[in-house]
Amino acid sequence: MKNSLLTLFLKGLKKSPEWEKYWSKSELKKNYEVVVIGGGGHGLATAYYLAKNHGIKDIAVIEKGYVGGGNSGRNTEVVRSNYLWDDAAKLYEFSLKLWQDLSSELNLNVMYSKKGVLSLGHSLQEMRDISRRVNSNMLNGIDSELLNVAEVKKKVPLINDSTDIRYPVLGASFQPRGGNADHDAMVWGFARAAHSLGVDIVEDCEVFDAKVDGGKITGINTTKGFISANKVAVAVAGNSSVIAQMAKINLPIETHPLQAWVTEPIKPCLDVVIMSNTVHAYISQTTKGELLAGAGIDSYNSYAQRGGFHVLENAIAAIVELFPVFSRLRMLRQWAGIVDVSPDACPIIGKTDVNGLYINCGWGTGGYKATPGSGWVFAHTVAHDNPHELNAAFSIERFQTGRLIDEHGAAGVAH
Ligand code: FAD
Ligand code: PYC
Repeated sequence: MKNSLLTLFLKGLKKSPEWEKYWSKSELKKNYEVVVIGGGGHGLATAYYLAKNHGIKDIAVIEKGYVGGGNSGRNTEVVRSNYLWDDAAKLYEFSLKLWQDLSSELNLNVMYSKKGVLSLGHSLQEMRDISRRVNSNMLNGIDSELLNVAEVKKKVPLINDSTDIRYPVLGASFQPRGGNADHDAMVWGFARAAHSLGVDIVEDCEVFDAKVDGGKITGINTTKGFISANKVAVAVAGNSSVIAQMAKINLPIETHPLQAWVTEPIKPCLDVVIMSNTVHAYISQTTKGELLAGAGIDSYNSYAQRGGFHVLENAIAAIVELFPVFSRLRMLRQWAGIVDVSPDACPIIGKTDVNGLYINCGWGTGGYKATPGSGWVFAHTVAHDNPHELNAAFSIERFQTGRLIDEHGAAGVAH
């Protein structure tokens, strides 16, 4: 056939101009005002807000692999703000509000879908904890509802509401503004927006040492040479303790693999995110139709970006018990990231004992939803050498004073 669809398509491709690059390759300078280590969402958002909110433009983001190649591109895209304690609820809520306008802020559709997030309860005590969290959310002006099992079934007709299963569903919390947002779009959007404000984005460049003189950081050693900097901001998720050790700082962090997977795509059948702390599994449906699911952390410590089969097997067994009809689906892909878990399941965002060195870590299994808010408050902290009011409570000192913010219940599903 002379003009088959394929020929027309190929002709069209040839004619179309080069796709515009989101950011160009930056030449590494020898000196910067601020170096951000980590080209994930948190590092890029920090660089963006440093430039936009604080007028600091002499910035490099140093990434050992490719932008978004860490947890930012590996997570399951759940966004929500239904945390128990005021400090955490305010920080995550601030972030959820930024998600709301992020597409226009970055001029890129981050596909924030308010499909709602359900957290299931399977025991009387879990329902009490859920109810307490719903009440606390409402006191903080955060949308949150308590549902009984019939109301859950109405929202999720495919769910198994039998009382005769290992973990029967007794009810759930529901956050209507929770949902999903596209992680690649968010990362690329922040990278492009930061670069357009003058930020250098340097990929394939690994930091392997830090230089500290008289209690002040003066620069970092990288595979592309030494870079001196007045301030260094660290946002490297699963590698936080490795970088902190370079400045002789011990973090109260444990590092674990966290895995997720998708099935083959099917017709739309699930229009909310379902999470269950008790069975350590959660599931949602992507816009492509795949079922996107995940497990709790692999309980051993590891820096390997891969998960154990036994964890995957348990989580799938739990999901199939909740949704027997999904047992016939085939899995397409499985992957893992490395997460940095703190003792109270809350992040550490603040100054360190080394002058000019700032750390943003400990988001564990739940930092994706916080990316814009985290970047905003971390940028403030770096620019002013003092925390923003929203991250003041998240300093590393809380592990000495005992003023912990225990969010294991809200972070639960994957912790
Ligand atoms: P990253 O995106 O990991 O970025 C850190 C970057 O630092 C990496 O790109 C890495 O290459 C770079 N780096 C490390 N060491 C060096 C070095 N020496 N030199 C230079 N660069 C270095 N959170 C949610 O809120 N909702 C979810 O649904 C959710 N699901 C998840 C599912 C999975 C499977 C995983 C793994 C995580 C999930 N999370 C979720 C957690 C969330 O992904 C993370 O908390 C968040 O993405 C962390 O972002 P980041 O920018 O700090 O880290
Ligand atoms: O923090 O909401 C979350 C989450 C869901 C899956 C992994 N983390």
